[in-house]
Amino acid sequence: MRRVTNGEIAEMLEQIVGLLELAGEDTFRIRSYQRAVDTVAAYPEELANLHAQGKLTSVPGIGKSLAEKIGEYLDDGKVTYLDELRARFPEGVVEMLNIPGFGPRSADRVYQELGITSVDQLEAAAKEGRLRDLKGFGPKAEEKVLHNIAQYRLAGERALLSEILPVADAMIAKLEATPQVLRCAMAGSARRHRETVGDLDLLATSEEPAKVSAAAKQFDEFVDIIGAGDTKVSGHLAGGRQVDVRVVPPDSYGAAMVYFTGSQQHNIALRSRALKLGLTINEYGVFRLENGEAGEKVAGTEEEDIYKAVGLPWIPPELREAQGEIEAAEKGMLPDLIELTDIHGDLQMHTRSSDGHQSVAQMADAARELGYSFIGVTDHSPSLAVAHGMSVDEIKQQHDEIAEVNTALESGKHGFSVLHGIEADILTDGSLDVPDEVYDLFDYVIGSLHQGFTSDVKRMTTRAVTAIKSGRMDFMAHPTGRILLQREAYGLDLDAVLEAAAANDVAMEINAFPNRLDLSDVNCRHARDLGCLLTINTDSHDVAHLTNMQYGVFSARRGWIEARNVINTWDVEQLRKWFGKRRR
Ligand code: DGT
Ligand code: CA
Ligand code: CA
Ligand code: ZN
Repeated sequence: MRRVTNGEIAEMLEQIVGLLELAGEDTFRIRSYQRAVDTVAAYPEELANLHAQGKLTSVPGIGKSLAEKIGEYLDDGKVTYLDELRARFPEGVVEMLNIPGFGPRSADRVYQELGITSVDQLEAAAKEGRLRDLKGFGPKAEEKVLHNIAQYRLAGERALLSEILPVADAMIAKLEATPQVLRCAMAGSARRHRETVGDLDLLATSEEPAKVSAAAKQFDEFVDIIGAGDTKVSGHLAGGRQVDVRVVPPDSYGAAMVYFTGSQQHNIALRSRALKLGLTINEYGVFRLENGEAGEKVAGTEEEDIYKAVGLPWIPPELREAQGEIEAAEKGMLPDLIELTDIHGDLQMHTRSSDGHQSVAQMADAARELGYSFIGVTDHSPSLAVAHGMSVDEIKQQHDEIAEVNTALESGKHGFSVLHGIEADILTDGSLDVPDEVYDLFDYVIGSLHQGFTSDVKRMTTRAVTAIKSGRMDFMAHPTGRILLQREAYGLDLDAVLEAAAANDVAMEINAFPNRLDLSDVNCRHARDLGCLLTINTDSHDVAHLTNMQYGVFSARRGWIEARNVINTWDVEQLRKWFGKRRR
């Protein structure tokens, strides 16, 4: 059996919460389920393991009845209670609960008062202005509903790369363990490390493809099979995402990798280049064109051979988007892309002093295990009350805490230092929320737009540019504020912001949190072209988040970024110098 994660259990409980609310059940029961959702989502141990030992009730807040439901879910993949709750409402009403920002109260209201029983009907009603007369709605709310329905549909079509990579790894491991498989790998957008993935493409080579397909069909990751032939198996994962497993002959591995890695536009460009050389490329190899048909095979086994056959060096998958990579490869001008091992430290993270989960020492220990030589601790500034922004006293205490950790580490001697930074709100007038009396305590200041948003692009831009020009800010965190599949970037003239940053030697962040990736790949490349320095940070709120660094590096690579463009590839002395010149 595939192991059910705590995240999936929390999602199941969350569905119960939504349905209980929809049913107008008593708040006491709803709250106890809501608490269970929070507990399970953050629980450090796998509930599946605890269940196997009959110890589910040892989890705080999980009583006998909840343990039974979780147990049923773990054993049978379904929960009778949840099914019964669902059966009390039309399917479409239950589905509406998945629309972001559209809670059970709204669903209940449009169902009871307008008889709306599907997302499509809700969309039509919003478009026709029929929601605005309901209590709690208005013309603005209608617009929001339409926007959120669009977001909901988009989220249905694509998944975050971070949701797909672990599944891909698990399935690759199973292919590797299949006796008839010779080589296997991930292809498609996941291999190109796109920030979201439509479906997952896997590739294997074998002399006995039918046996490999038969084995793949049985993988636990598949909840159903869409189609299975001798050379291809397609099916769905639990979340509805599709996976295509293709099996090709060993001497076609390279050609199939190029073909199925894509992007389609990159493939088209390669093929037209091949034609000019009297060659044709398909997923089996590169062939000489003889009387308009594929003749002698000149390459197929290795990706390098495919590119070589058309007179090019191998092109890293992240660049294969038909954005000038073929021209650059031709001229020997491909960028020397940054790698995870180039990163020497992480410059944005939170501790218990604001909304993080651990202490400075714990973050430092975890970062040392990743092989870093420094971190910067950057809790929230006073005005960000929702995230427990620090008071002046707390800032002073944190300064002492960091000094102690550095002393304990004999900073420098063991090659590890903790810097003291702050994630300061950029206030509405463009000033930074760092109290004067503690300003000198910080090694560096990050500026963030967190609140007081307006739709006035000019005002938002002026606010960011003022902060950049203030000489008090070292880099800007998650510059556009977008949340993948959920929230668009706030209106900001990014060109103006990037130009100001370049002119004032202020860096721009690539926030590596997998649902942010902000700056995006496209914006990274733009920033680089404008001469901006970058910094890739995890914005960790927990030691477990520190490994998200890879996602930021993926985006940077897709943005043609080299190590020399990124300040946290420097050593701590160089960084201190760079921060320091702003402080004199
Ligand atoms: P996705 O799944 O939407 O995130 O994006 P991809 O790039 O993984 O696209 P997908 O899964 O449809 O196909 C995987 C690769 O296979 C794609 O990147 C290029 C190749 N491919 C698929 N269909 C075609 C096609 O009609 N023509 C060409 N030249 N290549 C194709
Ligand atoms: Ca795909
Ligand atoms: Ca596919
Ligand atoms: Zn933040």
